[in-house]
Amino acid sequence: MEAAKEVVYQIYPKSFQDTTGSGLGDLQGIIKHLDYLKDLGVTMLWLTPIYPSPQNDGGYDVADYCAIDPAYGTMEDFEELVAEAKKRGIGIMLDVVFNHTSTEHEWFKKAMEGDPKYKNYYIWKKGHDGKLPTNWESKFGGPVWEYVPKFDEYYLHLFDPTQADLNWENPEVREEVYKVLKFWLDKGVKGFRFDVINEISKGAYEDDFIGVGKRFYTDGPKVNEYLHGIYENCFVGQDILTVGEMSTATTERCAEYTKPENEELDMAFNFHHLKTDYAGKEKWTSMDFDFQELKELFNSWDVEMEEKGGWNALFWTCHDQPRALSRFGSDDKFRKQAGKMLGAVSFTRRGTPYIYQGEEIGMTDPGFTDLDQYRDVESLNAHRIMKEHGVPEEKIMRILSEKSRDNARTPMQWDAQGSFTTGTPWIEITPNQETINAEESQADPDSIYHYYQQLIELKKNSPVLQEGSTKPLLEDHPQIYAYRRVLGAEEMLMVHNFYGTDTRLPLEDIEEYDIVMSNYPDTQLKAGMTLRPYESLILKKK
Ligand code: TEU
Repeated sequence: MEAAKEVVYQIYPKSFQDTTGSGLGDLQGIIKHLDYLKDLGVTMLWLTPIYPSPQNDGGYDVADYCAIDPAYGTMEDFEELVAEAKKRGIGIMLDVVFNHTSTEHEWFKKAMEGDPKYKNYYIWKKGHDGKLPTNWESKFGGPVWEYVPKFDEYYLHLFDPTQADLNWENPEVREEVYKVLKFWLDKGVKGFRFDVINEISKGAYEDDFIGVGKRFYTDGPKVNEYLHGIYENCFVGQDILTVGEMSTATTERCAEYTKPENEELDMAFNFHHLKTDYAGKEKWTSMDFDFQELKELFNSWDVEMEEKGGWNALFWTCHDQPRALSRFGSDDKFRKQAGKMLGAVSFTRRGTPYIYQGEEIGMTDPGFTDLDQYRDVESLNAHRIMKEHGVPEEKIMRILSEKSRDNARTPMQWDAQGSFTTGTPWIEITPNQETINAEESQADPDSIYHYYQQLIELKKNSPVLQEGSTKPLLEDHPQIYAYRRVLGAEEMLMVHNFYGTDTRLPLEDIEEYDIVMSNYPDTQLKAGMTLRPYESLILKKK
């Protein structure tokens, strides 16, 4: 599949559409909205995990890789989804979580019974001198080691204790992974999103005295070999799309993972831009985003990934991140302008754009104020840890409301009546559904939804936006992000005001361009012109 021509829409099935009244979304709910997604223009749907799971981590704790969790429906529902999506020119991309399994997985249960075959599917170490095998910290807080008295050994879990890391050194594990991928390919799946895939190859098991252990397992020694193994065994001759989640990887590493000649993945997500509001690089802090840093990251990633032959997955938010509008835009007065501006950024940079459900209608963070409103294991742990460190409750609640993963996990706002479910939603609906919803967005010709439709159409039909080189502009400007995309004689110019105040656009040659899209109805291109709040221009050289 040609990554440059695809537009991916991410669905968090639990919060998309419930058809049974259970309060949880399901596969029939996705089928119900396929026409909506086709009208929007997307080509691929990435579903976060729908496999049987105890749901300790929203389904990223998989108990069976080749089945559907009954809460979401049946395998027949899944097959129907694949077929119905295909009729509409849309592929299904599954989320595959191969760094770890749930401790409810049959393999782990057999390991716990002492079966040596399955014990070797996981990573076990002895403690030493009464201490844990290493001092690494889990991503959700606490140590990465869980003690099992009957073996007098610890198993590794980079995430929750119920998510045990798989031992990729064991060729049988790799064979199991190939089997799973082939199983889904046979069902007609058209893409895979590989969860935390650059963490599967662990290096040395040593204490970390300068960090929390990440450097010993991130981009480890054999990741490229393992990814190439997957490609060779499963993907040769397949017309599919693959993306790896590479949270902290560099441009060098991401290019290695995604260069076509390396035969690993089609593209990679990186999360550097989503740490520009982390004070001291710590997530559980409260800070406005650093615009200069954000811009530098976008510019360097776009330029360097091209130079190094790699391909980027472009996104503002996902099920692990707060809503971009609340974080980088404006979720009140200039919501429409900011929503369109952020969309324009995703669709005009070099890479494949991803839309997270609800982004296309300008959904915002829910503004939870009470701990009872949160569901996510990471948020609940973070609350406990901040409390232990003496952070005042009020501050903790502010930080959670800005950083919690639950911000993106509230139900899709289909209409003013909350038709996500007829039952009680598993997590509260954001209280602005009366004004922010898909029905309203579809009815309003000037909505963010319609702007996204146009952006998708533009991207699909514009070789320069797909393949063109990026030339950063106005790099030090305190509120404008601007760049050209160039392909042969074709040139486009993008200009985005990231703030809610006017600013002069210092581009004297602006009259040499025509407007392709703009988020204000009456823009006049003039040297010395003013950009209005969140004004965003997509221009083409005459
Ligand atoms: O996330 C990987 C990951 O490390 C983060 O994005 C994580 O959410 C972050 O560290 C929290 O601060 C992936 C999935 O997207 C996430 O939902 C899972 O919880 C995680 O892997 C484990 O499978």
